[in-house]
Amino acid sequence: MKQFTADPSHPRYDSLLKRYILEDAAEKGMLAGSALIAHGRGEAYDYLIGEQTTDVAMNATKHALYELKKAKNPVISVNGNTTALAGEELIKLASLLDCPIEVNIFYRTPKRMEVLLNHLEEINLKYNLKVQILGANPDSKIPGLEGPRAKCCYDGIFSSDVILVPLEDGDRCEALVAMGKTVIVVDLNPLSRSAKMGSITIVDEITRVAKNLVNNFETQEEKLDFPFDNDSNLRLALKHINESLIDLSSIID
Ligand code: PTJ
Repeated sequence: MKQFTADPSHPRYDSLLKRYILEDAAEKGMLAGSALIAHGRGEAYDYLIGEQTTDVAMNATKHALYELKKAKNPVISVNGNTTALAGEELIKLASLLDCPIEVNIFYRTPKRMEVLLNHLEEINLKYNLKVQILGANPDSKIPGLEGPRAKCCYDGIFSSDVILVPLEDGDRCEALVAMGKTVIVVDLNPLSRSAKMGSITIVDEITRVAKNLVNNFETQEEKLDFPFDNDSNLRLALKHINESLIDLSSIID
C-alpha cells in the first residue's frame, strides 16, 4: 500500500485520510465490494452537514450514551467500513461499557470475517484491552431475515437490549427493532430506511461519533430531554441541511 502523503494543512485532509484508510482496508480484504460507494454517499451528506458534529447530532449521541450506559446487555455491532474507520475508538467504548463487539456484516464471507476479527483483536492487543470480540461462531438468527446477514451470536446481538449499529441496512435495523431492542443507528443520511427505523439515529460521521461517545463517557451531564423523539431528531437534521444549503447558495453570486 502506498504511503499517505497529504499534508495536514490540506483543506480536505480529514476526508483524504478516511479515503486512504478505506483503500488500505479494501486491500487487506476487510471491505464489501460496495463499501466505497456507501462511503461516497456518506461523504456527500457530510459535505452538506458541514463535516462537523451538529448540536442535533450531539444531543442524539448523548441520548445514545445514556441508553448504552444503563443497558443490561449492551452490544456494539460493526461491519467492514465501521471497523476500518472507527475500530479503535469503538473497542475503547466497548471496554468502558464492559460489553462485547460483534462483527456482523451484510456481505458475509469467511475470509472477510477472519480479517475483521483479527483486526479488532490486534487493537485489543495494542491497547492492552480485553474486549470480547464476537462473530466467529454465530449460533443464533435474527428473526425475520433470510441468508447470511441474519447470523448472529446469542451472547452478543441476540441477547442485547441496546445495540449500537453504525451504517446498518434498513431491513436488519427493522428486524432488530422488532426484537424489542433499543437500536442506535449512525447514518449521515437522515432519509435512509435505517435512520427512520432506528430508536435513536445519530446523523453524523462514524469516526466523529465514536470519538464523541468515548470523550463524553465520563463527563456526560444527564441534562437531557426525555423521551427522545427520533422523528423530530431527523426533522432537525434535515432542517440543518436545508439551512446549510441556503447559506451555501448565498456565496455563489
Ligand atoms: O461490511 P458490510 O458487508 O456489512 O457492508 C457495509 C456497507 C456499508 C457496504 C453496507 O452496509 C451498505 O451497502 O450500506 P448502505 O445501504 O450503502 O448504507 C450505508 C449508509 O451509511 C448510507 O446511508 C451512508 O450515507 C452512510 N454512511 C456511509 N459512510 C458513513 C455513513 N454514515 C456515517 N459515517 C460514515 N463514515
